Amino acid sequence: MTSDTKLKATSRRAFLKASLAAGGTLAGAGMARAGDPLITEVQPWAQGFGDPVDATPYGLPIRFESDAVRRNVPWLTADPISSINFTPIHALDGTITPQGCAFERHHSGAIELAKPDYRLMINGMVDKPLVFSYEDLERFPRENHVYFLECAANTGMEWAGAQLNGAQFTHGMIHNMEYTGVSLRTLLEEAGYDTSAKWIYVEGADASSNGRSIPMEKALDDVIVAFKANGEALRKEHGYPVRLVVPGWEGNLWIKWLRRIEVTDQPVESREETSKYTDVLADGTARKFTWVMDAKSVVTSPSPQAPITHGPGPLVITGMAWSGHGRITRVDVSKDGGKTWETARLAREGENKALTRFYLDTEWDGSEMLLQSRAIDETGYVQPTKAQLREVRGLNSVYHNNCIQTWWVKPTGEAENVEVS
Ligand SMILES: Nc1nc2c(c(=O)[nH]1)N[C@H]1C(S)=C(S)[C@@H](COP(=O)(O)O)O[C@H]1N2
Ligand SMILES: [Mo]
Repeated sequence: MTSDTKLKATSRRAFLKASLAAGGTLAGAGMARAGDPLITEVQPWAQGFGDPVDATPYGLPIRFESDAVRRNVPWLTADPISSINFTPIHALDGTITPQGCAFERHHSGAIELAKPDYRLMINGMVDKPLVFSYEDLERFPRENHVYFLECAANTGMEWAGAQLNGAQFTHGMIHNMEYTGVSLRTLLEEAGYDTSAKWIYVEGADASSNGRSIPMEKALDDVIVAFKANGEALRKEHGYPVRLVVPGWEGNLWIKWLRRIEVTDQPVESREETSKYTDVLADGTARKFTWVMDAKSVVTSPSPQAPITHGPGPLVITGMAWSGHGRITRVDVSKDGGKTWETARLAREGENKALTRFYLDTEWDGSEMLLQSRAIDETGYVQPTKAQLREVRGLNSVYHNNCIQTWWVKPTGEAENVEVS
């Protein structure tokens, strides 16, 4: 492009913008305000130079975006070592979660384990017990897949009624990343697993070890021994240098700082799969091994931390949906607490066991709304209401709460967590 045609293109864009404003289709937006100094005056950032390259060899978000950070709820846990924080889903769009703000859940803190010190053992019912170094793992054929990780406790505080005021806190124990690694099946075959073995037991190198049993069928299906997330090394807090990726299944199984895989013929029934991460039913008995995360969704904006600030007129309602059983095929949005539903637009076709972004491009008349979203997955499963879930599970449960969430959006544009069951 010559500078002449560039100029023409720019002024045509400016003209289009001006005529759009004159047409008034986007109330207020795109309207040129006479004498706006941001247009008429040379601004400070145009009067000198910006930063040179290399000012930040590894960049951080610009300081104006400080809302998009992990947050915890201090009263939820006794101390921050065995604790959890939440992804700022109210401030994100698209589907990929940047590692820097992806929630963390540690049982004994995030450890620092260097690659030269890394060892992964496969033992138990195998022909040859093996120990892999990090470099050994890099020599096996690799895979790339995007998957969500949801902690089974996500939304667990909302069973009895609306409690935490923000999508970050009610639904932020989730992230969605592109993983690179080696298929677990490849490593189990390398060790020559006994075909009569029914389970593996996996543990991490941290003090808690977070040991869990996984059925062999899943271990041989789509589990990945991952060393990269979103193209770069895993962050320390997500299991550097190697973590297990267990697509569609509860986050507790995704062992960080993965250190040992034992091939066995029965589940170990460890702490993390007995006294924790089981679902206590209405009669007080516990349902064991609820591995799959059922279909779920939430409106991320507007929401309590992302109020409507622009007044009536065009409004983008957005959120995310996911299912541990496969692809999301449809998301519906209700503005009246579930009386009527509109089908939202999926930004892309649903992907297997990964987050799907949805949008409802709508007109807001300025009246109050009871905003809800409802996900449907490829198996035909429909995300339940709170009442439907309680019918099956009672009120003793903590984990696996995938019910429909409601935000009460007021005429001021502010939103609040409320219960519509
Ligand atoms: N070794 C180890 N692995 C672990 C944990 C842990 O404390 N130690 N926490 C588990 C739980 S309960 C969850 S929800 C996920 C959280 O992964 P993240 O911290 O990358 O979000 O890791 C799982 N894997
Ligand atoms: Mo978890």
